Amino acid sequence: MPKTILIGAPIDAGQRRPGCLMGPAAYRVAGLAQAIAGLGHAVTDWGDLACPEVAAPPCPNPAVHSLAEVLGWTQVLSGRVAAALDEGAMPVVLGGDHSLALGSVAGAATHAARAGRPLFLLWLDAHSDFHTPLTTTSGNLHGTPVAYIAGRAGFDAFPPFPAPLPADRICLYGIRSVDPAEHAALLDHDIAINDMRVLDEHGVVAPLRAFLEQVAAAGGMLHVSLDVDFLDPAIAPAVGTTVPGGTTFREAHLVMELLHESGLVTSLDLVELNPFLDDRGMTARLMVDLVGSLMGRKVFDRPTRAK
Ligand code: B3U
Ligand code: MN
Ligand code: MN
Repeated sequence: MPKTILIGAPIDAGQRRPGCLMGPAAYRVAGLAQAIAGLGHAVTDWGDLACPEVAAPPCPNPAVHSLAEVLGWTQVLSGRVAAALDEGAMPVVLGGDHSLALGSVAGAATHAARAGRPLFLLWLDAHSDFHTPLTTTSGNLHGTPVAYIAGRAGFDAFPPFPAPLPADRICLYGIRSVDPAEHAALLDHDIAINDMRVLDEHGVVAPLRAFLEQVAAAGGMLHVSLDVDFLDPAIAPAVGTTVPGGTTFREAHLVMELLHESGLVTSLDLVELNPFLDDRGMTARLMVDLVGSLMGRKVFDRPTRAK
């Protein structure tokens, strides 16, 4: 029986709009554990983690805020995600804003290095999150995890990322908002950038399949980081940074179904849900339904492709 471990990360220090720290509670109210258990998984809920008090060195960029808190979360999450993977389970991190991925992906990378397997990253997001603490103008550290994971300089306050991911193991998917400094840095890295222009032209399937084939060929582990703003704000309003033109209900479910079929996903983040901005729980419910598709829920339990 596949094992799933839920890890609550009530963090909202990575941005400025209060509310994300209610995310883990909203997922529990929306029935996340029951939905996953109903698909034949053994689900354990480790509850909400607490942020340890740590000191952070001063940051040369005065815009950066809440560095010590984000650093504390990075340390605790890295350890817990690695521990869940060591138990042979799939950790599902319930955010919390996207700065939690500084820790969750570090934990996945720690485990992957121990297991001797390459780690790949699928970043489902409106944003590229490729700032460093030195380039961010908002000072919001939720805009930085991909740069940390890729091993960019500027993260001196953080533990060195364990085995940074080469650019060709990172896939950005769904993006439609990139700041100038991120844009310039991305041009220097060979990261697969599936922005909405690419998805509009090729559809959601072909670019994702191409990446998944690469993961499979390498015998890799796959961390999926799902930002609520990957979805169109019309179907997922509960997020601080809405960007129009996101994926539709059907596209998002199809992405999740393809991920399930691949059998490659080993860890998952659910980030940026701000329940205070939700409309009668619709975003929390949609996220739970999407996790259901990723964990194997389907209409027919047999191949249904047109003949
Ligand atoms: N790139 C902008 C906006 C942003 C990034 N991630 C989110 N928003 N959610 C920034 O502040 O770094
Ligand atoms: Mn994000
Ligand atoms: Mn985003």
